[in-house]
Amino acid sequence: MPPPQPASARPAGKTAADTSTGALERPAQASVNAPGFGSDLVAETLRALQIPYIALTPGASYRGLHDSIVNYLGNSTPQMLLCVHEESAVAIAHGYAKVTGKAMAAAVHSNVGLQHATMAMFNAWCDRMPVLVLGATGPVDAVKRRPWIDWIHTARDQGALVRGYTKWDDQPASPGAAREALIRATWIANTAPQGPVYINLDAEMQEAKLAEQLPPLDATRYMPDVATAAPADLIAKAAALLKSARQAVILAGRASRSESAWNARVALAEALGAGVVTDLKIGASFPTDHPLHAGAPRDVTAESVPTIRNADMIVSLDWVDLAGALRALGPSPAAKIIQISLDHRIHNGWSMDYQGLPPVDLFLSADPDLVVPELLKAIGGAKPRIAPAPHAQTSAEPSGFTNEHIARTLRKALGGRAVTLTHLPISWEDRWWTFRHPLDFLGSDGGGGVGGGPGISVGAALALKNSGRLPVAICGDGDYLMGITAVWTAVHYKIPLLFVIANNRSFYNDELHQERVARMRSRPVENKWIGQRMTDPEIDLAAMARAQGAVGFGPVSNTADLAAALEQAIAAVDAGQVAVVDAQVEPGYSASVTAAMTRAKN
Ligand SMILES: Cc1ncc(C[n+]2csc(CCOP(=O)(O)OP(=O)(O)O)c2C)c(N)n1
Ligand SMILES: [Mg+2]
Repeated sequence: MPPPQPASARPAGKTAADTSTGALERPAQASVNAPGFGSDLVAETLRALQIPYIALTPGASYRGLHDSIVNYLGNSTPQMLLCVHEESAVAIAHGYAKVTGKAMAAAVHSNVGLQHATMAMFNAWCDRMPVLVLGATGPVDAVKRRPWIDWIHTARDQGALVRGYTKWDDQPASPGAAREALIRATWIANTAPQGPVYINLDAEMQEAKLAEQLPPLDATRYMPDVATAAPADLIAKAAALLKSARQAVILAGRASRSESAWNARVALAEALGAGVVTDLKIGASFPTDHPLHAGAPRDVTAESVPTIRNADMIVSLDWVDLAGALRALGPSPAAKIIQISLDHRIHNGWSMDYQGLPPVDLFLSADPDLVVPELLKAIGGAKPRIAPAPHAQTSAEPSGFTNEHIARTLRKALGGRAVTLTHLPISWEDRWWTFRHPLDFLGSDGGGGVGGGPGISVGAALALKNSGRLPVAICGDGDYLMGITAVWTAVHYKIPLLFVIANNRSFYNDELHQERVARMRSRPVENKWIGQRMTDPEIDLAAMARAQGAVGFGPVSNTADLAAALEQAIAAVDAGQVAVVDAQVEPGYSASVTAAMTRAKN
């Protein structure tokens, strides 16, 4: 008799299709016996923590844990999501956290797997997103090591690889210590300011028989909620400052995806009549068609600059780079600055992602989502709602075929349906899309690590599955190609997602830099494409999608063809598929984006 096949390997059409991710890769005989090995206890703890998924690329260093998840837990809570590259595994967990605000797990092989994972961990760190990264090592006890391979895959201090951009790491020496480490790690990761954590599991500890059963433990008692509100006297001080302001401006920075927090931000802005500046580095934080919205300042637009320069009060709700914004936007030196942030709590000496030190007149070391409703109460509540402006439409159809054409054509193809933009290319301009809900846009990769877009988008799409929202990832071709195998994971686990690739066949951002250097040195600008363009041959991006089981469209290089491809692609995603549309745009950015990226004058 042939062995039973996992559900995903059954020929299509033989059974009613169950498209839920949880129905896939069911183990033959999921056992429900008592934990027998160290790694069983680790697995059991992941379940106690309600970790839904563990994205992984396998490795012998955690074969014990792998077995425990499959054969002890029956591959659910957590369910494995196989990834072709560790960078995707962590990026998927990062994207999942961007939607849910909670950590899922990623598992990576001893040192080499972690080395692959590092950029994605750095992205999650800079984005302040929680991820529980599990790694492995050893055996730490040298006499237990197999020759060669166990030696090269053991390091004295593996956590040192990622300590500069994780909130905490540990290498527990026993199953009991591992249980505690996992609980502490998850608690720390999910506590604001959030971030990735790393737990390194000794291979020997995982594989050894449990010497004794540990007493049961209620994990929730060890992870108390940490709600960091501001004390009443500081709320009162801030409210008094705000009431005395002639013109306040809110820099709406890092925020949760909570709808009520969003509504409170809107109410506060309306009560103050404050202009609100947003930031494409982070998820949507304010309705961009609201009359008080004053743009996103990367492109130092005519809109946001006067708003800030006229202000006598600036309120930063955990703005990513307050010092940088103040320097670039040049408010009046007399303007008072209120900073509401917890970010200083995780600044360290390795990474300078803490940005410049801003001048601050009143500092509230608190979670802005908790402070805003209190401020609103203290200043006397909200005025009647201000009606949003009609959908922001940019002026006349631009010439050529550019990222702006992608935005326009996609908007038309999607009509009024609920969409989450899971990723945008670096040259995207905020005025091309309207955000009206915290899930309309999830922000950037965080750390500027190109290649994060596809994995983050797959993780976000996983979290959005069955939510009624269509996940749309718009990625640069460089970004897509660096993270391309995340597409396979989405296809394999039936995670519907639309990719549109802004394919300028170049690492174009860096062409701009070569152009800038050439100008500064009076050298030939026309050579800027060398070492940047991915042509001759052009890479067939749609074929690379099809090779992994996705549906691929294009290349298309005009609006009509793009519209036709999008119509089919959206229908495919509605039918549960992953679709990739290759839009061959012209290389080139707008003047304001170019200036912002190259430190050149506009
Ligand atoms: C891992 C990594 N490598 C290199 C860079 C430098 N870099 C910044 S943007 C960029 C180009 C990205 O290309 P693409 O996604 O196609 O976007 P485009 O610049 O063409 O708009 C590169 C190489 C980076 N930020 N991250
Ligand atoms: Mg490109």
